[in-house]
Amino acid sequence: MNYYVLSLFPDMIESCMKTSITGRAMEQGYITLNSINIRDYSRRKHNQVDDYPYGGGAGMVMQAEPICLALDAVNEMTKSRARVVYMTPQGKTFDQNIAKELANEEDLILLCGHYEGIDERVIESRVTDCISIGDYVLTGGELPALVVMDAVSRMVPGVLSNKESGTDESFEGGLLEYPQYTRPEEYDGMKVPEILLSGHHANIEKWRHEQALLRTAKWRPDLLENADLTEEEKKFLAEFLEKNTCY
Ligand code: 9D3
Repeated sequence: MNYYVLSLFPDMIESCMKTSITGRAMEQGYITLNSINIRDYSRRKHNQVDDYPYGGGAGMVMQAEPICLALDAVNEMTKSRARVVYMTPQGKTFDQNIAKELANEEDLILLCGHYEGIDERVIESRVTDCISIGDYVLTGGELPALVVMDAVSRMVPGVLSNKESGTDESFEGGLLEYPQYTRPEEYDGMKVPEILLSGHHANIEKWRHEQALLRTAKWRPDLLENADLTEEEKKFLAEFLEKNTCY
Protein backbone atom coordinates (compact mmCIF):
# COMPACT_ATOMS: atom_id res chain seq x y z
CA MET A 1 0.00 0.00 0.00
CA ASN A 2 1.42 3.35 -1.02
CA TYR A 3 -0.10 6.41 0.63
CA TYR A 4 0.18 9.91 -0.80
CA VAL A 5 -1.07 12.53 1.64
CA LEU A 6 -1.65 16.11 0.54
CA SER A 7 -1.74 18.45 3.50
CA LEU A 8 -0.59 21.77 4.91
CA PHE A 9 0.90 19.91 7.89
CA PRO A 10 2.96 17.03 6.47
CA ASP A 11 5.03 16.76 9.69
CA MET A 12 1.91 15.78 11.60
CA ILE A 13 1.28 12.96 9.12
CA GLU A 14 4.90 11.77 9.13
CA SER A 15 5.37 11.75 12.89
CA CYS A 16 2.17 9.84 13.63
CA MET A 17 2.76 7.27 10.90
CA LYS A 18 6.34 6.63 12.12
CA THR A 19 4.91 5.46 15.45
CA SER A 20 3.98 1.94 16.52
CA ILE A 21 2.51 -0.60 14.09
CA THR A 22 2.33 1.69 11.05
CA GLY A 23 5.98 2.64 11.66
CA ARG A 24 6.99 -1.02 11.74
CA ALA A 25 4.93 -1.66 8.59
CA MET A 26 6.83 1.14 6.81
CA GLU A 27 10.21 -0.22 7.94
CA GLN A 28 9.22 -3.65 6.68
CA GLY A 29 7.97 -2.23 3.37
CA TYR A 30 4.33 -3.30 3.63
CA ILE A 31 3.28 0.34 3.36
CA THR A 32 4.97 3.49 2.08
CA LEU A 33 4.15 7.09 2.89
CA ASN A 34 4.71 10.14 0.75
CA SER A 35 3.50 13.32 2.44
CA ILE A 36 3.19 16.30 0.17
CA ASN A 37 3.01 19.88 1.42
CA ILE A 38 0.35 21.64 -0.66
CA ARG A 39 2.12 24.93 0.09
CA ASP A 40 5.07 23.77 -2.05
CA TYR A 41 2.77 24.04 -5.09
CA SER A 42 1.63 27.62 -4.45
CA ARG A 43 2.72 30.13 -7.08
CA ARG A 44 1.67 33.14 -5.00
CA LYS A 45 3.54 35.54 -2.76
CA HIS A 46 4.54 33.95 0.58
CA ASN A 47 3.31 30.60 -0.83
CA GLN A 48 -0.28 31.46 0.05
CA VAL A 49 -2.80 28.70 -0.62
CA ASP A 50 -6.12 30.18 0.54
CA ASP A 51 -8.38 33.11 -0.31
CA TYR A 52 -11.73 34.68 0.59
CA PRO A 53 -14.90 32.80 -0.40
CA TYR A 54 -16.80 34.14 -3.43
CA GLY A 55 -20.19 35.34 -2.25
CA GLY A 56 -18.82 36.23 1.15
CA GLY A 57 -18.95 34.44 4.45
CA ALA A 58 -16.66 33.49 7.29
CA GLY A 59 -13.19 32.02 6.92
CA MET A 60 -10.95 31.16 4.01
CA VAL A 61 -11.13 28.57 1.25
CA MET A 62 -8.18 26.56 -0.07
CA GLN A 63 -7.55 27.42 -3.71
CA ALA A 64 -7.81 24.86 -6.49
CA GLU A 65 -4.48 25.48 -8.18
CA PRO A 66 -1.93 24.34 -5.57
CA ILE A 67 -4.04 21.26 -4.78
CA CYS A 68 -4.37 20.32 -8.45
CA LEU A 69 -0.65 20.87 -9.10
CA ALA A 70 0.16 18.66 -6.08
CA LEU A 71 -2.23 16.01 -7.44
CA ASP A 72 -0.54 16.22 -10.86
CA ALA A 73 2.82 15.61 -9.16
CA VAL A 74 1.42 12.57 -7.35
CA ASN A 75 -0.08 11.19 -10.57
CA GLU A 76 3.40 11.36 -12.10
CA MET A 77 4.71 9.27 -9.20
CA THR A 78 1.98 6.63 -9.31
CA LYS A 79 1.24 6.52 -13.04
CA SER A 80 -1.85 4.63 -11.91
CA ARG A 81 -5.35 6.00 -11.69
CA ALA A 82 -5.30 6.03 -7.90
CA ARG A 83 -8.40 6.93 -5.92
CA VAL A 84 -8.36 10.46 -4.52
CA VAL A 85 -9.97 10.47 -1.08
CA TYR A 86 -10.98 13.87 0.27
CA MET A 87 -11.33 14.00 4.06
CA THR A 88 -14.39 16.15 4.76
CA PRO A 89 -17.15 16.43 7.38
CA GLN A 90 -19.58 16.09 4.44
CA GLY A 91 -18.23 12.66 3.45
CA LYS A 92 -19.52 9.15 4.01
CA THR A 93 -18.89 8.00 7.58
CA PHE A 94 -15.81 5.80 7.72
CA ASP A 95 -16.27 2.24 9.00
CA GLN A 96 -14.55 -1.16 8.97
CA ASN A 97 -16.08 -2.11 5.61
CA ILE A 98 -14.62 0.99 3.95
CA ALA A 99 -11.26 0.23 5.60
CA LYS A 100 -11.28 -3.29 4.12
CA GLU A 101 -12.28 -2.01 0.69
CA LEU A 102 -9.53 0.63 0.60
CA ALA A 103 -6.95 -1.94 1.75
CA ASN A 104 -7.33 -3.63 -1.67
CA GLU A 105 -5.92 -0.56 -3.46
CA GLU A 106 -2.25 -0.35 -4.38
CA ASP A 107 -2.05 3.46 -4.15
CA LEU A 108 -4.24 5.81 -2.15
CA ILE A 109 -4.21 9.58 -2.37
CA LEU A 110 -5.57 11.33 0.72
CA LEU A 111 -6.42 15.01 0.57
CA CYS A 112 -6.62 16.97 3.83
CA GLY A 113 -8.38 20.31 3.92
CA HIS A 114 -8.02 23.12 6.38
CA TYR A 115 -9.87 26.39 6.93
CA GLU A 116 -13.48 26.21 5.69
CA GLY A 117 -12.68 23.65 3.01
CA ILE A 118 -11.39 23.52 -0.55
CA ASP A 119 -12.60 25.03 -3.82
CA GLU A 120 -15.48 22.85 -5.07
CA ARG A 121 -13.86 22.53 -8.53
CA VAL A 122 -11.16 20.26 -7.08
CA ILE A 123 -13.85 17.93 -5.78
CA GLU A 124 -15.72 18.00 -9.10
CA SER A 125 -12.68 17.31 -11.26
CA ARG A 126 -10.34 15.18 -9.16
CA VAL A 127 -11.90 13.63 -6.05
CA THR A 128 -13.25 10.07 -6.26
CA ASP A 129 -14.30 9.52 -2.61
CA CYS A 130 -15.36 11.80 0.27
CA ILE A 131 -14.89 10.41 3.76
CA SER A 132 -15.76 11.74 7.23
CA ILE A 133 -14.72 10.00 10.45
CA GLY A 134 -17.86 10.98 12.37
CA ASP A 135 -20.21 13.76 13.35
CA TYR A 136 -18.00 16.16 15.28
CA VAL A 137 -16.01 19.17 14.12
CA LEU A 138 -12.20 19.02 13.92
CA THR A 139 -9.78 21.71 12.76
CA GLY A 140 -8.60 19.88 9.65
CA GLY A 141 -8.43 16.63 7.72
CA GLU A 142 -5.04 15.47 9.02
CA LEU A 143 -6.28 13.46 12.02
CA PRO A 144 -9.05 11.90 9.90
CA ALA A 145 -6.48 10.89 7.24
CA LEU A 146 -4.36 9.30 9.98
CA VAL A 147 -7.40 7.45 11.30
CA VAL A 148 -8.14 6.11 7.82
CA MET A 149 -4.51 5.08 7.18
CA ASP A 150 -4.27 3.36 10.57
CA ALA A 151 -7.44 1.34 10.01
CA VAL A 152 -6.57 0.53 6.38
CA SER A 153 -2.95 -0.40 7.14
CA ARG A 154 -3.86 -3.08 9.65
CA MET A 155 -5.99 -4.74 6.93
CA VAL A 156 -3.02 -4.88 4.53
CA PRO A 157 -1.62 -8.45 4.48
CA GLY A 158 1.59 -8.72 6.50
CA VAL A 159 1.12 -5.57 8.59
CA LEU A 160 -0.20 -7.43 11.61
CA SER A 161 1.50 -10.53 12.96
CA ASN A 162 -0.71 -13.63 13.24
CA LYS A 163 -0.97 -12.98 16.99
CA GLU A 164 -2.20 -9.44 16.49
CA SER A 165 -4.67 -10.22 13.74
CA GLY A 166 -6.57 -12.98 15.51
CA THR A 167 -7.99 -10.61 18.10
CA ASP A 168 -10.34 -8.48 16.04
CA GLU A 169 -12.61 -11.19 14.71
CA SER A 170 -15.17 -10.54 17.44
CA PHE A 171 -15.75 -6.96 16.33
CA GLU A 172 -16.05 -8.12 12.77
CA GLY A 173 -18.63 -10.61 13.95
CA GLY A 174 -20.71 -7.54 14.76
CA LEU A 175 -20.34 -7.75 18.57
CA LEU A 176 -18.22 -5.87 21.06
CA GLU A 177 -15.28 -7.74 22.53
CA TYR A 178 -15.36 -9.73 25.75
CA PRO A 179 -13.48 -8.36 28.80
CA GLN A 180 -9.74 -9.03 29.08
CA TYR A 181 -7.60 -9.64 32.16
CA THR A 182 -3.91 -10.14 32.77
CA ARG A 183 -1.71 -10.61 35.85
CA PRO A 184 -2.09 -10.24 38.78
CA GLU A 185 -4.95 -12.52 39.71
CA GLU A 186 -6.19 -9.94 42.23
CA TYR A 187 -5.74 -6.19 41.80
CA ASP A 188 -6.94 -3.65 44.38
CA GLY A 189 -9.41 -6.17 45.77
CA MET A 190 -10.80 -7.09 42.33
CA LYS A 191 -10.45 -10.70 41.22
CA VAL A 192 -10.15 -12.14 37.73
CA PRO A 193 -13.34 -14.13 36.96
CA GLU A 194 -12.89 -17.69 38.27
CA ILE A 195 -13.75 -19.30 34.95
CA LEU A 196 -10.70 -17.77 33.20
CA LEU A 197 -8.42 -19.60 35.65
CA SER A 198 -10.22 -22.93 35.21
CA GLY A 199 -8.32 -24.04 32.11
CA HIS A 200 -11.61 -25.32 30.69
CA HIS A 201 -11.39 -23.92 27.16
CA ALA A 202 -14.89 -24.76 25.99
CA ASN A 203 -16.46 -23.10 29.04
CA ILE A 204 -14.18 -20.08 28.65
CA GLU A 205 -15.22 -19.67 25.04
CA LYS A 206 -18.87 -19.89 26.02
CA TRP A 207 -18.45 -17.35 28.85
CA ARG A 208 -16.58 -14.92 26.58
CA HIS A 209 -19.26 -15.12 23.94
CA GLU A 210 -21.96 -14.47 26.55
CA GLN A 211 -20.01 -11.49 27.88
CA ALA A 212 -19.71 -10.14 24.34
CA LEU A 213 -23.47 -10.46 23.87
CA LEU A 214 -24.23 -8.76 27.20
CA ARG A 215 -21.84 -5.88 26.57
CA THR A 216 -23.24 -5.32 23.13
CA ALA A 217 -26.78 -5.31 24.52
CA LYS A 218 -25.72 -2.77 27.14
CA TRP A 219 -23.50 -0.37 25.21
CA ARG A 220 -24.33 -0.88 21.54
CA PRO A 221 -27.86 -2.26 21.22
CA ASP A 222 -27.86 -0.86 17.65
CA LEU A 223 -25.31 -3.53 16.68
CA LEU A 224 -27.62 -6.32 17.86
CA GLU A 225 -30.37 -5.16 15.52
CA ASN A 226 -28.18 -6.04 12.51
CA ALA A 227 -26.52 -9.13 14.01
CA ASP A 228 -28.20 -12.39 13.10
CA LEU A 229 -28.29 -14.11 16.45
CA THR A 230 -28.99 -17.81 16.81
CA GLU A 231 -32.06 -18.91 18.75
CA GLU A 232 -29.74 -19.95 21.58
CA GLU A 233 -28.15 -16.49 21.73
CA LYS A 234 -31.53 -14.78 21.68
CA LYS A 235 -32.76 -17.02 24.49
CA PHE A 236 -29.66 -16.31 26.59
CA LEU A 237 -30.08 -12.55 26.23
CA ALA A 238 -33.82 -12.62 26.84
CA GLU A 239 -33.40 -14.70 30.01
CA PHE A 240 -30.60 -12.52 31.29
CA LEU A 241 -32.42 -9.28 30.65
CA GLU A 242 -35.51 -10.73 32.38
CA LYS A 243 -33.59 -11.61 35.55
CA ASN A 244 -31.44 -8.48 35.65
CA THR A 245 -32.70 -4.99 35.05
CA CYS A 246 -29.19 -3.75 35.83
CA TYR A 247 -25.80 -5.27 34.99
C1 9D3 B 1 -18.70 25.87 7.77
C2 9D3 B 1 -19.02 24.58 8.28
N1 9D3 B 1 -17.91 23.79 8.86
C3 9D3 B 1 -18.34 22.37 8.84
C4 9D3 B 1 -19.00 21.97 10.11
C5 9D3 B 1 -16.69 23.97 8.11
C6 9D3 B 1 -15.58 23.06 8.46
C7 9D3 B 1 -15.20 22.83 9.77
C8 9D3 B 1 -14.13 22.00 10.08
C9 9D3 B 1 -14.88 22.43 7.45
C10 9D3 B 1 -13.80 21.61 7.76
C11 9D3 B 1 -13.43 21.40 9.05
C12 9D3 B 1 -12.28 20.54 9.37
N2 9D3 B 1 -12.63 19.12 9.41
C13 9D3 B 1 -12.20 18.27 8.51
O1 9D3 B 1 -11.47 18.65 7.62
C14 9D3 B 1 -12.63 16.89 8.57
C15 9D3 B 1 -13.48 16.21 9.51
C16 9D3 B 1 -14.17 16.64 10.69
O2 9D3 B 1 -14.13 17.80 11.12
N3 9D3 B 1 -14.93 15.71 11.36
C17 9D3 B 1 -15.03 14.43 10.97
N4 9D3 B 1 -14.41 13.98 9.89
C18 9D3 B 1 -13.66 14.87 9.18
S1 9D3 B 1 -12.82 14.49 7.79
C19 9D3 B 1 -12.23 16.02 7.60
